[in-house]
Amino acid sequence: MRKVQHWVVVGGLFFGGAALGVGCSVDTSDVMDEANDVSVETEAAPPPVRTCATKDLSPAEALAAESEAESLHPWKDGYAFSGTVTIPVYFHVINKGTGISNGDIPDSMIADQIAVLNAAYNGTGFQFQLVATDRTTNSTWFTTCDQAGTESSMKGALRKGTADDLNIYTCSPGGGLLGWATFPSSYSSSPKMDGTVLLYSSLPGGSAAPYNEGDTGTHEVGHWLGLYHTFQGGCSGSGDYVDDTAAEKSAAFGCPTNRDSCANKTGKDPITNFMDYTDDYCMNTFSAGQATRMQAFWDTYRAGK
Ligand SMILES: [Ca+2]
Ligand SMILES: [Ca+2]
Ligand SMILES: [Ca+2]
Ligand SMILES: [Zn+2]
Repeated sequence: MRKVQHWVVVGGLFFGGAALGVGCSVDTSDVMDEANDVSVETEAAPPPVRTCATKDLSPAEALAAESEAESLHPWKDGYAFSGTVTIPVYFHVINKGTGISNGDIPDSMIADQIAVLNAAYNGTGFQFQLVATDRTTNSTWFTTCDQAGTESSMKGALRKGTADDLNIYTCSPGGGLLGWATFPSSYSSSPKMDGTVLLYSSLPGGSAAPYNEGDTGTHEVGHWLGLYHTFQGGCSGSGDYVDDTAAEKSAAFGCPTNRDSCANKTGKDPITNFMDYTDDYCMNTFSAGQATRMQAFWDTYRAGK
């Protein structure tokens, strides 16, 4: 099976998992099938397929986080969460000049992103409130925010608050990446790196169609609150550690209704789930189990910390 990293030809086809040595496991045979259906532009910009560069925890880290949350805040059979938490949001706009095409997105797009988050998380126990927006003009940061050195510099200079504050950075990472996030259990060892990074044009009304309705933000904040991809682990094992999301062999792209990639496991693929890789118009759901998982991970790793 051929690994596809030639992003010049297809305007950004790139797999974070392969090229960055990080986690989002993607079955490339499926990606090729789906990618062939995507009309390709020669211009830069819209990623042809969703690519999230959230780094998987190591198996040991993942097991430790699972058992810590389950022992401090057991959630598998439901969870008693106290009301709705409103999470303060610090927005950091990195740009290379004025105007949307240089990444200097207007306040209205940020407000719309917060509104998309609040609609998506309605009923999960979480809401979001913008506290402050800062703007930094730095073309190196803007174009290389996915590189470790830049990410450290950028976050080191700009991050605000503690474990229960959401920091969102927008920039233009290379290789068609839409975004990435850090997990709750990573905060204590790397507090400055905590947060989510989004392709600026993925915000509502941006140019990254079909990923321009703000659900890259929804998806990355899901990781920040402790969720894994619905296709994590494929058809076997613990998958995403959430019982009411059907197992899925690999990421789904577009909106493949009735896909059932784990025929031996109950249920069709959760293609409308925010933690899959489908188009923004297609993803609209967190499951009840995902909500309780986020609540328990919040109480374990973020609340009051
Ligand atoms: Ca599951
Ligand atoms: Ca199935
Ligand atoms: Ca949606
Ligand atoms: Zn992801």
